[in-house]
Amino acid sequence: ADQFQAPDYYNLDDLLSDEHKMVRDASREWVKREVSPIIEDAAQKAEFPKQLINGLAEIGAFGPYIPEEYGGAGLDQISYGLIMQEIERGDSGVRSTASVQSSLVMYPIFKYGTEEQKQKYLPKLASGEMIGCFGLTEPDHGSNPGGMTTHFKNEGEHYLLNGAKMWISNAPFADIAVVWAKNEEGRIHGLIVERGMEGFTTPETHNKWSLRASATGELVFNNVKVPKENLMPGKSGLGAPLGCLDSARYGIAWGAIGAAMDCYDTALRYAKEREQFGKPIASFQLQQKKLAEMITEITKAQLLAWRLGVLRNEGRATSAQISMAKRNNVNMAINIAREARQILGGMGITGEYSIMRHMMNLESVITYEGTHDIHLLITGNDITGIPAFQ
Ligand code: TGC
Ligand code: FAD
Repeated sequence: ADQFQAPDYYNLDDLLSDEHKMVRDASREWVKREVSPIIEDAAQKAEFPKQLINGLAEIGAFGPYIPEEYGGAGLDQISYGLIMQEIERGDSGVRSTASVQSSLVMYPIFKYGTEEQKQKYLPKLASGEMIGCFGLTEPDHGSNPGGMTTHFKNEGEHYLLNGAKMWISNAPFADIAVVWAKNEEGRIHGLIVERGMEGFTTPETHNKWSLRASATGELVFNNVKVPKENLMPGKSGLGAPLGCLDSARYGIAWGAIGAAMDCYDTALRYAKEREQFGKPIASFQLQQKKLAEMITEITKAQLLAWRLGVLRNEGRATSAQISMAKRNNVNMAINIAREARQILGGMGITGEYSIMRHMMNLESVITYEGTHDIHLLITGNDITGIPAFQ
């Protein structure tokens, strides 16, 4: 991994500013130095490497586009994307922690929170002093979050919260949870629930074969008294959590490129060095086809992500455009991981190389933040005007 070369077949660097390249290179260096050497071990042990939290904060991965007055890095959307790409070159699970913290915790507080909430939480989230998680999915409501049953009622002094969330990244060790729940009228609102509130527990989900270096858990609310000042008043309805997903899905569209680049780069180097039948395996047409298709798909994905970043900087990207990029790029990456693993033969299944870990991780990435199917239906809805979700 330390010899990693980033493919740039279409000279996309020419489209980046000096700041973009500086941010990207700093993230790449950090991943090379701090993530790559320890990540395989963390994944094998199924442990989130908490020692990475300070470094993630330092490279600006916690709130890249949140303004500096709240502790964020104040960067644009392309820089945000490039940071996600570099982190996911290391591991999708580490990128998940950054995605959740930035786009699913800091973003809603920044967009929908009160000034007091922003002051209280954002600087600490940006510095990594506090870690957050995002509770939307429930055991019986994944693709259809609008059906959620977690609810709260007004008890005068506070809200009384009941229900459960499942598959929540960072839940087992998060200090705060941004929780989506229905009020007595059935309207969805976001509440900030803090660890330590009575009746709030976060059991860890074990036995994952994917995203093993990321901690996943449940959020269980048993008559939790949530102070009224913890409700985010800026937006309600399903559009509020879905607006956060737009931002996270955009980051994933870039992140997946990082995982794909690492698989491609590893497979290319291996194919040039490994000899069978007296020749490097890279000399066989079947292997060249795999490698040539990989670089073609990576290049297309890079263009999609870059253009989407420009549209987001201009405030013009639509949710459906984001869905297309998330779906395409994650699918691209998982296909590359599967092909790259074959190029390595038996070595491809070991932890000596990163490919199998990326491949397993991407099985979560293709499912979370809207499944591959759901994003296709979002595109279908956008082009026909006919929702086919139900
Ligand atoms: P629908 O009627 O289409 O929409 C309800 C309201 O929401 C608005 N809306 C959006 N607003 C902002 N951004 C978007 N992307 C939006 N999409 C829809 C919409 O305009 C409407 O507003 P209003 O004012 O008219 O009420 O809702 P639906 O119930 O038919 O659902 C549509 C569907 C299926 C596309 C949506 O539910 C969906 O995206 N489902 C997938 C669920 C999902 O992505 N869950 C992710 C959970 S978080 C996660 O996975 C984190 S992993 C993190 C990590 O580790 O990186
Ligand atoms: P389901 O919705 O039950 O879907 C099962 C299958 O049915 C899928 O193939 C799906 O595409 C298909 N399907 C569903 N509806 C339709 C339809 N209308 N038409 C056609 N096919 C359909 N959630 C959070 O809120 N916060 C988190 O931090 C978080 N982190 C996660 C981390 C991991 C490791 C994982 C695996 C998940 C995480 N999730 C999180 C949950 C994730 O968003 C959901 O798993 C995802 O939205 C899918 O929901 P589900 O698993 O219930 O699958």
